[in-house]
Amino acid sequence: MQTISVVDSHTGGEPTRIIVADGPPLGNGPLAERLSHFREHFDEIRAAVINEPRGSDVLVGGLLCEPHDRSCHAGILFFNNTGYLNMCGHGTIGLLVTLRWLQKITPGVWRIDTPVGVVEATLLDDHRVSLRNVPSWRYRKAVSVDVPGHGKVTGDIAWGGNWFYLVNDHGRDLRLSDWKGLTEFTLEIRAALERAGITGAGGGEIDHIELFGPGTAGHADSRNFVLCPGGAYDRSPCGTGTSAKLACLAADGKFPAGSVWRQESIVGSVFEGSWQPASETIPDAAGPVIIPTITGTAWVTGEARLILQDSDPFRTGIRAI
Ligand code: PYC
Repeated sequence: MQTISVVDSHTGGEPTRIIVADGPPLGNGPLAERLSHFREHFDEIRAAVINEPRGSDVLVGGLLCEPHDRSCHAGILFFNNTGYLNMCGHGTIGLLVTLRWLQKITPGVWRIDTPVGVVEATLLDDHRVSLRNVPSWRYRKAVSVDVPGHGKVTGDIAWGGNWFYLVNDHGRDLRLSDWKGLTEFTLEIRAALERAGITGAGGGEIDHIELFGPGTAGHADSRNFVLCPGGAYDRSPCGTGTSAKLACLAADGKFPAGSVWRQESIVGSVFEGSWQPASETIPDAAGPVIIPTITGTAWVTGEARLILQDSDPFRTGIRAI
């Protein structure tokens, strides 16, 4: 029998499950190497922690580990029902609130090692976290694709720690009651991008699709619907997705550095985002490279010891995908 200790939280409605003890042994190498090791040798642990009957498609997991970069306080590897994430904004906010719950950190600035670089996150109080994300940038503006049954859809491709296709002009109301329709539509967009061979820079898979509409009056600048890699929609406004959005706004000269963008999710939770110019240049970027700061809130929802018994036919979860 194997046991794995986890702490569950939600950030703006989107759940995160952090493995805080008894995770797989991945060594002390750089986080990107450890992620490959996780994928190649311990994928069953990912599946057991995330998938039913212990988890669900909506859950994002995080393996808390020792950092490789010694200037960092912690390392994190994110995963979901279909595989692994480079970075996760709502998950990092959940991580800090989890570390606070465990009394491992106090309010202040903490450096977190990830497979795509170091991020700095500030615990503002027991629930509120500001995340300084990885450099974010727009790769292509106004890329069109034919989506069967829906016609031509046009969007920008941008990096915010994951690859996003961001669509403003889609003719749909972003209502939670239509989550099934929005999920089907965005899955079709993603399949059409794949068929057309449209990717992020260096062939990076575009695994997140983001639709934007007007924010609820007086509440937010914009509302979004975000399709995640495993087919679930993000209940939060998506930290990496909001970073990609800020990169597009900056590239279009529509939103000045230092101002606060209020991004509302499909369930009505809000992240505040702002940006500063980054010092690095990226030759592929169609616009400035920015450093986004994303602020949101999270709450711990449970602590558990997951039990994986050898005789359990679903010891490693139900794999629907
Ligand atoms: O907040 O970056 C995010 C995220 C990615 C996938 C789900 N949430």
